[in-house]
Amino acid sequence: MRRLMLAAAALAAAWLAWIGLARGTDEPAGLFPHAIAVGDFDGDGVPDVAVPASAERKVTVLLSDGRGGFKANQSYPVGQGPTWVEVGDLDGDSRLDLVTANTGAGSLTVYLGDGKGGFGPATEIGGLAGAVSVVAGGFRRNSRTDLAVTQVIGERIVILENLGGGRFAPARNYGVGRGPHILARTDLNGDRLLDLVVGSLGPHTLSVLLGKGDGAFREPVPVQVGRFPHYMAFGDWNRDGHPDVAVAAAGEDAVEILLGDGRGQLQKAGSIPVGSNPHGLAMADFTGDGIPDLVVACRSSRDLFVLTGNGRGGFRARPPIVTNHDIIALAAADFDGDRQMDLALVSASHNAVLVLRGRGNGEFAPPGTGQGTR
Ligand SMILES: [Ca+2]
Ligand SMILES: [Ca+2]
Ligand SMILES: [Ca+2]
Ligand SMILES: [Ca+2]
Repeated sequence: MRRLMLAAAALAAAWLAWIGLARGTDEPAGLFPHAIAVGDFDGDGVPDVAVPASAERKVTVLLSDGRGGFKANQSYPVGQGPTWVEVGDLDGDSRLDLVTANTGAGSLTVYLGDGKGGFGPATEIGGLAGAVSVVAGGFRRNSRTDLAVTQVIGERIVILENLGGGRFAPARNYGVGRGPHILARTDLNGDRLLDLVVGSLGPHTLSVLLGKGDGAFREPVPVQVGRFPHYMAFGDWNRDGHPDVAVAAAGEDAVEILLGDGRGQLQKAGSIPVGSNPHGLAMADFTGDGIPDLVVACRSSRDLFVLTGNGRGGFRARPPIVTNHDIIALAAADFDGDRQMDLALVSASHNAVLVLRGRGNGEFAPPGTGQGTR
C-alpha cells in the first residue's frame, strides 16, 4: 500500500512538473544543452534557435512564435555528444542549414534545411576525434560555404572544403595549442576575407588565423588572455572602424576586452569583473544608443551581467540579473519583433531554453511576464 502511495506521489510530482514546464516559459532542449545558434529557419522573419544536447544524440530546433515564445520544438538525431551547433547555407540553396560538432562521436552532422523549419536528410562526417566546435564561412573567394572544426584531440583546426550537396572533405589543418575550444569567424584585418579566432583552454590564449581567401590561413598567432577563455564576441568597442574582441575568461570571473588594430593584432585593453564562472557571451546594442554592449552569463553565481559600452572601449557592468539557472550559452536577437534585443538562454541546470525580452534600456522582463509570452 505504502509503495503504491509513493508511486502515486511520484506520478503526481511528475505531472505537476510537466504542468509547470508546459505553462512556464522554458522550452525543453534535451539533456545538458551546451550551445546555441540563431537563424530564421522557417522564413517568417523571426529568428529561431538550435541547441545541441551534449548528453544525448540530438539537436533541438525551436521555431519562434514571434511573441517571445516557441511554436514548435523538434529534435533531430546527430552523432553522440554534440557540443556545438552552427547555422549556414551549406548547400547553396539560400535556405539555412545546420551542422553540429559531436565530441563523443568524433564527427559532424550536417542537416539541410527545407526553408520551412524542417531539416533533412542528415550527413555524418567522421574522422574528427574530439570535435568540439564548428563554424561555417566562405573561406574561398566566390565559392561555397566551407567549415572549420576545432579538434581537441590533435589540438588543431581542420578546414573542410565544401564539395556540394552538403558534402565536405578535410583540406588543411593548423595546430593551435592545448585544449582548443571555442572558434569564431570574422574579418579582423579588413581585407574582406574571413579570419578565424580560436580560444585554447591549455595556454589560455586566443589564436588569430588570418584568411588568405583560398581556403588557407596564415599560421595561428596567439595572444594571451585570462584563464579559461570560454566564449567570445566581436564588435567595434571603440568605434575606430576596426573589429575588436571580448572574451569570457571563466577562470578570472571577468570579461576581457581586446582591441583590434585592423591588421589582425589584438591588444588587451581592459577586464570587467562579473559573476562567478562566466561562460556565454554575446554582443548587441541593448540600450538603443547605437553603441555595442555585451551580456555574459555566469554559471556558478547563476546570474547575467549586461555590460554597457561607452563607445571608447570601456564598459560598465549593470547590476546582475539573477536567473537561478546555470546558463551555459546565450544568444541575442529580437525574438518578439518589438525591435528591442532579447536573449535566448541555454540552461544546463534545467535542460531548457528561456527567452528574456529586452526592454531596450539594458533591462529585461523576467520570463513569463508581459504580453506575448505563452
Ligand atoms: Ca522563424
Ligand atoms: Ca581578413
Ligand atoms: Ca575597434
Ligand atoms: Ca525584442
